[in-house]
Order: sequence, then structure tokens, then C-alpha cells
Amino acid sequence: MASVALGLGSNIGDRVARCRQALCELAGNGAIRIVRRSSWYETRPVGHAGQSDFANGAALLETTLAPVRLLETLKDVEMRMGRSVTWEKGPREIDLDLLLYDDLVLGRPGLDIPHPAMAQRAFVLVPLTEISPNLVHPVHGRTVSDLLDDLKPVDHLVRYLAAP
Ligand code: PH2
Ligand code: MG
Ligand code: MG
Repeated sequence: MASVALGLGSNIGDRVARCRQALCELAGNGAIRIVRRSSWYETRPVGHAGQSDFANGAALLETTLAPVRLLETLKDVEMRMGRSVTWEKGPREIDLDLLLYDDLVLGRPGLDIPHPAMAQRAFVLVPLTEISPNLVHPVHGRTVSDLLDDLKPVDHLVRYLAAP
């Protein structure tokens, strides 16, 4: 059984409902258990400014799926929820990102674990710190709470939006 940190985001339509729906879909998979889920936060788009604010959150999962199989499952849920292809870092109905998988460090095309930019992103670290502040990033060797403290205040444009 592996412990996984998952990042969720949406900036199209009813953003929080979509993120909650994604967790329901994952909970319906017999190989995945949702252990903890964060509140939802409204965050400024990082990358392309000309798009709507996101709802972001995080969840801790337990799974018997290997990383590649879990990634396929996340992509499958994104597709079934009608994710359309826009541009890289563009608007999306739902985005499910595999952040951490135990203390695995993996770099292969299409699957980098830990998620490459997670240590710089308040929209990842704020919800993750809410549910698991002592989780250690296996490359930086620091907890997600410490990584969040390292961010500059300007990066903290994160507003509480809704309960889990
Ligand atoms: N996801 C991106 C690009 N930019 N910005 C915010 N605030 N939240 C996101 O989830 C997000 C983003 C690419 O996945
Ligand atoms: Mg993403
Ligand atoms: Mg993604």
C-alpha cells in the first residue's frame, strides 16, 4: 500500500463541485482510499494570467496501484469529467496531479515524481500543509510546511473558499 499526495485544481464552471466530484470518482475505485482531504482555496493563475482564478485543494490517498497505473487512473477521471485540451498551463475543467508517491523519486517522460514545481507553488503547499504539514519532500528533504514558509509573501495569494 502506497501513500500518495494528490493536487486538485479547476478554473472552469463550478470549480469546487468539480474537484469534489473528482474525489468521488477516485473513491469509487477499489484500489484507492481517500485518507484525508483539504479545504478548497481560490488561487491566482500561475503561468498564464489571462484566465480565471482556480479552486485548488489536496488529498492524501492510499493505493495499491503502481505510479504509472495511478497516473492512468487520474487521466481517465480527467477525461471522463470532460477535460478539454487547451494549452499548457491553460484553463481546465479538472486537473489531478500526482504530487508525492511514498518517498519515490522518479523521472520519466510524462511522469515526474515528486511533481516538479510543487515546492514553488502556494496553491499546492497551502492545502497540503493543512492536511499533512510534516510530509517530507524526498528531494528537498524538507517538510511541506517548511517549503511553504520559504515562499515569498507575494506567492501567498491564496484565499479560503470552501470546506472539504
Ligand atoms: N495549474 C496549472 C497552471 N497554473 N495556477 C493555479 N493557481 N492553480 C493551478 O492548479 C494551476 C495554475 C497547471 O497545471
Ligand atoms: Mg497541474
Ligand atoms: Mg496535471
